Amino acid sequence: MRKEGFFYGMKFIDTAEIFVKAGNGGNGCVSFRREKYVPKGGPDGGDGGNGGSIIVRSTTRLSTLVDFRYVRHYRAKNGEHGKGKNKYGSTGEDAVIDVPVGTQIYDTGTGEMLSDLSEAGRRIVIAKGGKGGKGNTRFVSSTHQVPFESEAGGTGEQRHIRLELKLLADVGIVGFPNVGKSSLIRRISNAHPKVADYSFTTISPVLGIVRHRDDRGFVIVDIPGLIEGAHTGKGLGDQFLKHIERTRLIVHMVDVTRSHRPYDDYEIINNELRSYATALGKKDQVVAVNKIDVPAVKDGLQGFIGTLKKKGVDVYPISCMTGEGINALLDEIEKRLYKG
Ligand SMILES: Nc1nc2c(ncn2[C@@H]2O[C@H](COP(=O)(O)OP(=O)(O)OP(=O)(O)O)[C@@H](O)[C@H]2O)c(=O)[nH]1
Ligand SMILES: [Mg+2]
Repeated sequence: MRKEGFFYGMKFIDTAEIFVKAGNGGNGCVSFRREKYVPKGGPDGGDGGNGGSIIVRSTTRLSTLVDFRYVRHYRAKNGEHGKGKNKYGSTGEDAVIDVPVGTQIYDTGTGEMLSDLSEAGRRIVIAKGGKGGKGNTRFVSSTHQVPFESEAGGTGEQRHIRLELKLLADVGIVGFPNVGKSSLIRRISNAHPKVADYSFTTISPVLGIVRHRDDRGFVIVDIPGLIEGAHTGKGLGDQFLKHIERTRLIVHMVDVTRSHRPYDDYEIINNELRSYATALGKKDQVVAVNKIDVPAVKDGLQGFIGTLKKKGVDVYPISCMTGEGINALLDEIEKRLYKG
């Protein structure tokens, strides 16, 4: 196991609201040629340059939206005004905003999804720069030789947008509060979420990178505990399950010290997964039965494991305290991720 990528251990921020304003177009110019011996030259006012646009680009270099906490306003450059001697104003520079792959962009006002940047290297224009105005040269016609009119540059688009990032974890840990989810991610990854002997210690998702046997490693996410009725808003609700939707595997953690009916606990959590989304209920799952170091649970433990095995469920008895069973669990996770 190697530890790296420290910011994965930080509290994860997955939404951000920002304001973007594209550059205005430059104004067209009104100008006339001044030449020696030519009392009145023709019109030579150039066009204004287009304003810069706001472009959002997806990159694998970023994993969070944390940067958007500090910078919330993005502006592109205005186009230059046109000049005499038919000189065009130069185009305003675009502003490129990098976001992690997987970011979705919504218009805050309408709630409409503007883009889903699910692949690296995609670019979308989120606010278009204003068009440069025409200079007076463009208004010449056979009947209109001395135009004094020009066009003003267009206004750059502006909007409030919301960025949303579903965590791109390969594996998600779900279970009741206090079963030891954070203890597991602490033990196997570089992340260090708080562990404590009460419910809802974890209140926002935490990502960790795991290096076990396979060089590729995998990303695991620890989310706040679920309770019965989470899909109706009980406890912290089921909002955090959105972070599990794109994972490939669920580690369903059950604590045999929690109740005398661990199988009911197991069913309740599965029911919450199904209530959130049918696909989540069907997602590949490994059951980790935690706290097997507690001597008082030995009997109940065997019964529970027996019941699950009879139903064809893969069970891994573990202890996040002593480390027992953890390697077997990790082997199984890598097998499912990379050999399945
Ligand atoms: N005996 C024993 N205690 C454990 C084990 N794993 C975790 N605990 C304890 O169980 C308690 C809860 O652990 P957490 O890791 O915070 O549980 P959680 O599932 O993340 O809890 P929430 O964040 O509240 O949902 C802590 O007091 C841990 O020390 C284990 O394998 N054996
Ligand atoms: Mg926790």
